[in-house]
Amino acid sequence: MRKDIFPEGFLWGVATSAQQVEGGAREDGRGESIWDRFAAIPGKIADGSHPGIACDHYHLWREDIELMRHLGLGAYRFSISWPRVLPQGRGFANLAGLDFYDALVDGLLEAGIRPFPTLYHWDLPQALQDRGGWSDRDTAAAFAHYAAVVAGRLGDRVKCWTTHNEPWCAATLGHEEGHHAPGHRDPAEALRVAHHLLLSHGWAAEVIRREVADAEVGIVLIHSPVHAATDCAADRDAARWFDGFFNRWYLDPVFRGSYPADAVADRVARGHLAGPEMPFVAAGDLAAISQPLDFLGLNYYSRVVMRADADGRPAAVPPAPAGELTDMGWEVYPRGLQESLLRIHRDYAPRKIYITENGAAYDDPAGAAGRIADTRRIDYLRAHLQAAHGALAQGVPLAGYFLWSLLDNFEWGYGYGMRFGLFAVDPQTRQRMPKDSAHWYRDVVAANAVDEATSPPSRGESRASDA
Ligand code: IFM
Repeated sequence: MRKDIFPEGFLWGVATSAQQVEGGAREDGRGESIWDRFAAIPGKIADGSHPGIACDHYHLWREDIELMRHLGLGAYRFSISWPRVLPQGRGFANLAGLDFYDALVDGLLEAGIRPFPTLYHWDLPQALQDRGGWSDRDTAAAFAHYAAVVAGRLGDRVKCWTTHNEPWCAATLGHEEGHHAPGHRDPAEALRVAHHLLLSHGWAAEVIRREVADAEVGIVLIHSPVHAATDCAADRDAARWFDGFFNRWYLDPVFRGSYPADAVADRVARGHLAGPEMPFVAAGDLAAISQPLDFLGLNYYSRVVMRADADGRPAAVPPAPAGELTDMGWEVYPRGLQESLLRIHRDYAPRKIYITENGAAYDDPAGAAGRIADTRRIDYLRAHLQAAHGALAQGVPLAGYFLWSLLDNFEWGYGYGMRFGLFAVDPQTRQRMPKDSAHWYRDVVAANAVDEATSPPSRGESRASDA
């Protein structure tokens, strides 16, 4: 039987984010976030739900640490709620909010689990949104202040810091497509927002390094390989366009100190920028954004296939047949993880890479005796871990893997209908119930290895070595 053994010291973890699991939205002085406000607007969340209580991690965190200890994890990637720490986004710090993270960090360390916080996972304080949010450059300065407050309090114990999670989603889904808070549909604003997010990353990285001895600082980017539907020039250009829009718009400034010229030209051609100069980019910004990082966090879920439509415009090709999709409608494409890792290593050479998110939404109801047999999730995870191992074998400096997610949680505009967790959460009692994948992941972590499937993988879950 094939067994892929990971290097000694490989870091195994799970990931969550504050807005998706914490709840406690009105407790102990927490301020309102843009997602609290957005979710309260009828029609914005598919199942009409709200993240006000979510998984109640705010109260049940000790129990959640026990779950992680049971899984044998080495690290927990969570995010810090900016409005819990600074209810108005700047100014006075809410000590009760800081106490919560302080206790969480101590609890993790006592359990032998490394805290791996992200400062921003999309929950901007509404007070800052009221003053322009991320389209206002001042929000980047407020973020640096917030970073200083948090790093000052936790930096004696927390050494691995991530500034942002998936700035593409915050900028594009939130300000260009309107599916995420604050729900704007303004491409020009989205570009300004993207720049301010990146700028705030650079400024916060400097602050963390100043506040925390031996800090390791990184940013988390989502990445999908982009394939052309056919080899014709128009389809290949559509793929180039999406790669610039989705991947390189963030990778290039962070690792090369410049925006990708072809993608800038695309934005000018569409009228989203008046010209290539980008007035919101000030002297020194790109140097701050591109300061050397200790690691890159890569979030991988699927690939994108592009073609040119009848008018020559780039269009996404609907993914493969239903049997090969997760509940999110995303194609199961494990070899894309290996491709992403190899591409990032080749083109951008980060010192170290963590897979900071990878996982799948499947709704598997509890069966007899409460067992949740989520075989498709296990197949998905196994195939992706084999792909990650394939990249390691080709020299990618991959240091760890964080599974998304510990718990079924608030999946943004979808509400609670999309279930990514290793543990189901009872909507009434918030009781955690392990799925088969939790037992399976525990075995992977204990063995530091992933085995061949004992049954054939589900359709479409081709092994990375087939690539
Ligand atoms: O739930 C999200 C997470 O907040 C960010 N990355 C993708 C996940 C699944 O959609």
